Amino acid sequence: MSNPFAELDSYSLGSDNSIPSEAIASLNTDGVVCLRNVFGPYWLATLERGIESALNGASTDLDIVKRDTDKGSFSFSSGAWAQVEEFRKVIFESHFADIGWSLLQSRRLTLFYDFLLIKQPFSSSAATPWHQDHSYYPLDGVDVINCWVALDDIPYESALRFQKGSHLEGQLYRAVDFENPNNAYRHAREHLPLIPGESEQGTILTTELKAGDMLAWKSYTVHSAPGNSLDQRRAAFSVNWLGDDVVFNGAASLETYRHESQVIGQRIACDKFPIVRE
Ligand SMILES: O=C(O)CCC(=O)C(=O)O
Repeated sequence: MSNPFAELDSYSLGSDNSIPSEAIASLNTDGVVCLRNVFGPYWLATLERGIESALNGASTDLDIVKRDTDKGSFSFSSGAWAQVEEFRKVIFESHFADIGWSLLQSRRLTLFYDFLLIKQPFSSSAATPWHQDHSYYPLDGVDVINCWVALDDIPYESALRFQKGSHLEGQLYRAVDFENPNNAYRHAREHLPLIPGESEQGTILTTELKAGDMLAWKSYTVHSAPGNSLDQRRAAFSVNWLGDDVVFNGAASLETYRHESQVIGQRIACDKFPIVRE
């Protein structure tokens, strides 16, 4: 399949894993950027061992969804780093945090949460609806990025799609229910506008990926992904990082995104959300 949308900007890291300044410029302008070949066989194998452990009970926040219309299931786990040693190793010992830190250009980098997502072969209904990550978070500030690593080769058919520049106006949209976008999300902020329909979205960016490539996007960037109708697994491991301007705002949210110690208007760093670079 050729790209049905516009091609997203892609860059390679320097030999010292540095990020080209053009990649940071693309992220700031488009709201998303692709970094090629960020993780090689060693870190990908570590993540695979982590997946095995997460799926075999280590992750306490794991959902496995199998719809009657699909042959394959859809699994996702949030915030498992404290329980899964291999995820911890990747987050704290690889160059992952350095990439997040460079992209955010922040003085301080805080780990928000990790997210594992596996769309097994023939899980066509496991589509990710158009949404904005930030509308699920009890956070003010714009220094939030999602660094999402492909664990399999991902062709255009099942690749993520982004609304180019949708982060720029700083408009927060109403959170969407992932299980059924026609239902109201339980923590939705009803005063916020609905995500624009596809016909109003302007340029859509996408790219195909090899295992080890990374997509990084801003938490205000509107994006979606199709289900997996192919005969190959489509898995990803992502980490959401916070930079300098992020503070807790007290909005209702899932437990994953909050901690009892948080105070409105203050930074959220604590044992659950540790500072990893400063
Ligand atoms: O990979 C996907 O299908 C969706 C990922 C996503 O939208 C997210 O992590 O916010």
